[in-house]
Amino acid sequence: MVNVVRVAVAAMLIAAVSPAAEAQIAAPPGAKVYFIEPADGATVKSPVKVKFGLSGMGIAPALVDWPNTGHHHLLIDRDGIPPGSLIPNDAQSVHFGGGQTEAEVTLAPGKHTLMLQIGDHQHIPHLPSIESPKITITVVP
Ligand SMILES: [Cu+2]
Repeated sequence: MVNVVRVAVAAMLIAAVSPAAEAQIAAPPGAKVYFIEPADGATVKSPVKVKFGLSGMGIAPALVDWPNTGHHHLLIDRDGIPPGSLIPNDAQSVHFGGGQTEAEVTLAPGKHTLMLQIGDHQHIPHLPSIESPKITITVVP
């Protein structure tokens, strides 16, 4: 019995760290992610208040595998991550794995693009990818 539990725990740990083993999750039909703010073309000051909108699906924290859910990723000055690839965790790809729906983002003065992409419980885009149009903002000092 102890060995069975150990194997089950080991399998869960492996599943948590090897996203390639997980099949891509189908996007809920009609799911949409979009910016509530800032508006495309807005001129703003840093830190920039960003509010995420989502319809047609729910939000769940990272690692929580509930049907028809995912969590937000803010992509800064980069394109969306191709379906099937792990969304990187870096300064240009910010995860909101707690299920957050807004953020304050520090950006250098100048033009920047912002995009939202939903990732599943393992940070992998759905198929097809649920992503917002890319918006451009100008940050002033
Ligand atoms: Cu993520």
